Amino acid sequence: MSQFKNRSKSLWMAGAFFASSAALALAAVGTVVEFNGGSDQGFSSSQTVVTNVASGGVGGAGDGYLSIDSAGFTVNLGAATSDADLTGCLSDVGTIQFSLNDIGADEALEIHVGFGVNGGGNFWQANAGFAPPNGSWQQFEVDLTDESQWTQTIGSGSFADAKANANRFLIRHDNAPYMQIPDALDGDFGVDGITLVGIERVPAATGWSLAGLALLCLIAGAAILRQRPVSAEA
Ligand SMILES: [Ca+2]
Ligand SMILES: [Ca+2]
Ligand SMILES: [Ca+2]
Repeated sequence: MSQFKNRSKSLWMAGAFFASSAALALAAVGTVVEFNGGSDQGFSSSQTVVTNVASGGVGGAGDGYLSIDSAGFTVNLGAATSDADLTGCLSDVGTIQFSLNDIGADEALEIHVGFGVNGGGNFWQANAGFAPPNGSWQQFEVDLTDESQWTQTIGSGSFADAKANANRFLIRHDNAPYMQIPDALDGDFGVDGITLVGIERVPAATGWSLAGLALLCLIAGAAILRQRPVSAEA
């Protein structure tokens, strides 16, 4: 009897450890990336000048935003980050909201977001492309629950795998068709208020819901490790 109790206790502890460890991998749902305090939130690119601008964001004077600028060259106009606020297991993310501003000169922008596994070869770009107003902010959003609204630009893994193991978040200009290398453009745009919004059907942080989502992350994670590494173009 005592052996059964000890075994049951061990299994329970193992399960609790598994659930809590896996839950740490869940993305920071609800966090709003505001680009305040000088932070560029890890965004960078080899082709554009990516800077934090201290004022003129969605909140106006004193509110920071991220500027992505081709600096007069026709290049891949975008930037990417591996920051923990925007990556990790995105299985509990329903939509990604963000605000855009066609700062500086007015260009024919078509801004897309992307996410996935950099180094695992499974990257996706939203089919929806947005044309922000020149000199003012507008909020847009993309739906992570509908695979049909996304195009796989790198690799061959599943959409669910990419969501469960995202280590790269990308925002860039591109025109259809969508593939790894985007259409180049000379221009600049601002980004602010990037928010990962949770799936509505998931109750707020109950132990079982987190454990279930974390299990999805881990199952998909085991598969993604077998894929070959490639780089996402920004
Ligand atoms: Ca801001
Ligand atoms: Ca294209
Ligand atoms: Ca511009």
